[in-house]
Order: sequence, then C-alpha cells, then structure tokens
Amino acid sequence: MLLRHSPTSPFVRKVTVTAAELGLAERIAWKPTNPWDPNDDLPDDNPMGKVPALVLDDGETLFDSGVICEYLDSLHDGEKLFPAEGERRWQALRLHALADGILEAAVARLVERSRRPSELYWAEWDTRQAEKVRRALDMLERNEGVLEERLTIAQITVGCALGYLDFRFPDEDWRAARPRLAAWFETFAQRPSMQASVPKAA
Ligand SMILES: N[C@@H](CCC(=O)N[C@@H](CS)C(=O)NCC(=O)O)C(=O)O
Repeated sequence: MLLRHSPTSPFVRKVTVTAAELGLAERIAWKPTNPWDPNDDLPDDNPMGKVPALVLDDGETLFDSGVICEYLDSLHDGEKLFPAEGERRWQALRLHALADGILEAAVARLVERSRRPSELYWAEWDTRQAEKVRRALDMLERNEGVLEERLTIAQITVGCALGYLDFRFPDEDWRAARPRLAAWFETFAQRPSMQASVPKAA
C-alpha cells in the first residue's frame, strides 16, 4: 500500500503514528505529495485533493485519516486502537472527533493566515476557529483521565493536535490554564512514534 503524504500535515501524522504503534510502517510505501500544487494528480486518488490518502494494492484508495487509521487497525490481531464496542468505543470516538475538530480549526486558521491573500484576511473567522480550539482544549483538560487509559486513536489524535498547536501557534500558550493536559502531553510526546514524527518547518 502507498501513502500519499506531506511532511507537516497533522492528519498525516496521525497515520504515521498509528502505523508505527501497530508495527506496520514497513508495509507502507511513502509518496510525498503537495496537496496545494494544482498540477499534482492527488485528486485522482482523493477527490477532496487532501492528504493523507492511502492507495491499496488493488488500486482502491482510502481517505480520510480516520478511515485510514481504522483500516490499519484491521490489519493486526492485537489490542485495537478503535475499541470494538461498549463505553470505551464511544469515549475513544468522541475524543477522536474532538481532537480532529481541533485540527480542522487550527488548519483553517493557518490557511486564513498564510494562504489567503493578506488583504482578504478575515479576523472574525480566525477568532471563531480559535474559540473552537479553546473550548475543545478545555474539554480535554476535564477529560484528561480518559487519556491516561490504554492507547486508542483518541490519544494519538490528541497528541497530534497538541503537537500541531506547538508547531504552528507557538506563541499561543495552550498549556497555561491546562496543567493536566500539559502533563499528559509531556509524557505522551516521548513515545518513539511521536518523537520520530515531530513536524519540521520546510
Ligand atoms: N478530514 C481530513 C483532513 C485532511 C486535510 O485537511 N489535509 C490537508 C493538509 S493538513 C490538505 O490536504 N489540505 C489541502 C486542501 O484543503 O485542499 C482527514 O482527516 O484526512
């Protein structure tokens, strides 16, 4: 299988960390892709023109990051990152959705600030996205106990979301009013899968 990826995408990082945690990284061929290049053929694999996109050996393509991660999770017989049933499943999916929401809002802010022509910058939109991130982080601070439990897609996505805030918004101190979340991330970020995938500015 072949993963179309870009080096700074936090959604790609979710897949990278998931593959590493499951011991599947070796089974993936990695194809660098710039989703912002209008000449790139990425839309042939993902009509949304977004990374990550996973091209399977039969030519079928999977997207988005959550679907790809769940597919990888289906390829092994160990403890699942997507719990199959019960309260643990809904907790994991809920926090996964919350962390994905942080990423969607943070990426929207970055696009507004760095890709949109500066004369069209829409401050209210930026603030609206920042408020989504703030509320989601506050909810994570209240739910930090759940993050201490066994590894699921929720922890991985929260870890990638916090790493992305550090990477793209280093001046906005999300840790200040959230000591429990900060302490959790301090430990989580030490995992080899996270250390190996720290984003670097191009
Ligand atoms: N919901 C998607 C989001 C993926 C996404 O937004 N990827 C960004 C890079 S971080 C992208 O490819 N953007 C290009 C575009 O929006 O056209 C997922 O989970 O995979």
